[in-house]
Amino acid sequence: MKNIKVLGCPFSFGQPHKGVEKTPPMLRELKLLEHLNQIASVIDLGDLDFSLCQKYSPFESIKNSVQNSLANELLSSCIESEDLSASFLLNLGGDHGMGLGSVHGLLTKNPDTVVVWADAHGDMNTPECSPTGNFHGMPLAFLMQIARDPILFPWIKRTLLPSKLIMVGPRDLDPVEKNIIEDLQIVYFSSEEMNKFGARHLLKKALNQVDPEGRCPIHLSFDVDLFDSMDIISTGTRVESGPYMPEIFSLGKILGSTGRLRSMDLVELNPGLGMENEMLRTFYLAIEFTGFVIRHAMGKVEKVESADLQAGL
Ligand SMILES: [Mn+2]
Repeated sequence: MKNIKVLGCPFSFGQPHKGVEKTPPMLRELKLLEHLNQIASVIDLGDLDFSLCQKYSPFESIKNSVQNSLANELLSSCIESEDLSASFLLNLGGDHGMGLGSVHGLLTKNPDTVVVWADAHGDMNTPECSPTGNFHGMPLAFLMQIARDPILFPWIKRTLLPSKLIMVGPRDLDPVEKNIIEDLQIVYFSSEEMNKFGARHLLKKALNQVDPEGRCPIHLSFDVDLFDSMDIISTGTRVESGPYMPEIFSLGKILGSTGRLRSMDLVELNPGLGMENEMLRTFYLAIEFTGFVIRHAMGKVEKVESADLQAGL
């Protein structure tokens, strides 16, 4: 990988909080791209324009259903048509509803892609079982085709095999999601286990289970609500009892060090939530973590030693 391609996805249809669509410009203002440019040359693909998706009226079981479908189709086709052979792809959300388009686009390029879904939640509710109707709680259900709606989502062609998915840090699962994880034998480890046994050990074991030969490209779909609610303020659905900070950095380090991490979503930052100092602290943590992961993924390890020390690794 020679460069980092950054794609802004101001996607907010998957949840009710205003502001999440302002994250890509805010990350640019806070110099994320300059930060990444110290690792490798950055190609800014700009922000996708979802304004055309705005004008449709919703169905019942999914809020903003048509918007969620159209915006994800746009994102998926954008990724599909982008040459990523020499690039690390960073998608800047937006809410996690965009994980559908992001992973779908990557699966179209390479159906063997392993997906690491780092999140406090399961994000695999079906529309019928969703307690809220918010689409950001459903992308994995559509990706695994547990939920199907060929009329609303006619463009979904690829399926994420449950055997290619690793769930990291779920601690707020709905009953249906617990059943799905159990029935489909999805590999996962909780934040409690991360704190007890260490992310390094758990992730290596999980990667071994989903890709024993170590050949598949890896995509990290990183929801910032993985962080403990005390560590991160400006996100819509904070959950307590998260993994300790060094365990999250350790996760990023191990993933990057595989040499197979090729892409990442950074989602659910919301500059509209929290006081300004809390918002800045949240965003700078996200920028630091993202840079840390990509440095390892691109093999620029000599530059991370001080960051490693800070993270207690
Ligand atoms: Mn999520």
